[in-house]
Amino acid sequence: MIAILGAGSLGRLWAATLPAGQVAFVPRPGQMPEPVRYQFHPTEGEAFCLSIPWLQSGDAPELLLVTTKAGDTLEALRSALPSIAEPIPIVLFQNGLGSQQQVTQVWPGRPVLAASTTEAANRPGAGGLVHAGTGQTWIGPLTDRARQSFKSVVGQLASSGLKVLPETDIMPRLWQKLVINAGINPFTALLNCRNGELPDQPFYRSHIDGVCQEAARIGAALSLETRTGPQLREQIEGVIKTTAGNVSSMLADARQGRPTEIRYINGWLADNGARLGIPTPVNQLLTERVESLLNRNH
Ligand code: NAD
Ligand code: KPL
Repeated sequence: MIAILGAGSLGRLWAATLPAGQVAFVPRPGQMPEPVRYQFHPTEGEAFCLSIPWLQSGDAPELLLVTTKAGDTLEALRSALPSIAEPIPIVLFQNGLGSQQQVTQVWPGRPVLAASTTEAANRPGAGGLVHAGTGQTWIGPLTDRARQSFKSVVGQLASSGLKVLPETDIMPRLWQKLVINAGINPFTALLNCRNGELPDQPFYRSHIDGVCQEAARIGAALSLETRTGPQLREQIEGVIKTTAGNVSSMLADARQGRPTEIRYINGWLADNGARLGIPTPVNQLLTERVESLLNRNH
């Protein structure tokens, strides 16, 4: 059985696509809820209804997928891990960087893996889950103990029918996704616009080069990046074109008054810039402004 911690959009996508009867969601402490029922809308074909049980005491999952938001991950794992056996591989699906390192610092002896996925799922209403776009999921080890198991984890997740690939060195893939998110997500949240509207926005045009130059310097200092700022901008603008109609995940969170993942994206760049002595005024500005959106809404 595969246990999934985080019964949100991405968790429900895996639950819907992995073989029926082999998944269960991990409850919060003290939670004794009904099974999670929802209507799944695949990218192709008819929608269908699902009922996913919660993990029961005595269940012995062979794999744990963690699909909480980055800021919730540590706390969620602190509650869940006492009932998950030490050798069970843990796959972290969080966007950005920082939450993965928090987990490996607290549990260095566990087999911890990270996933970088371009699958897209959202919940337009409480009872539905839309698989909004197919992509690829790269899985790679973060701790030494995960090195032996990561190819079999890829095999288990590939039984979903989603495209799942092994990646020995996962950090560069997490980094590349972070750069794309850093150049799109905060601007969409601050300007309240879809991805495709960004290139016409004066605020985006006056700050995107700063985001990219700062990211290029930090990535180079960490041996994660060889591209220049203008090359990063070109890649970001390619993604803006292919996702033009998207409401970014950060804008969706901001619109709903939910905490965003800014701390793990532009905030991670700003923190690492401070640590490395690389100035990051633009990433700092974007982090502060996105954080103040939440404060303003509460
Ligand atoms: P989401 O908010 O829809 O789901 C997160 C779920 O975690 C929620 O149901 C929440 O109740 C649950 N949760 C929070 N704290 C918990 C706890 N202590 N115990 C148990 N459950 C807890 O978010 P999402 O869109 O599914 O994204 C999850 C992660 O995956 C994020 O880091 C996101 O950036 C990344 N991601 C999402 C997508 C996508 O298409 N949705 C794609 C790529 C990456
Ligand atoms: O990953 C995304 C997100 O919204 O978080 C992008 C690539 C920006 C697509 O919307």
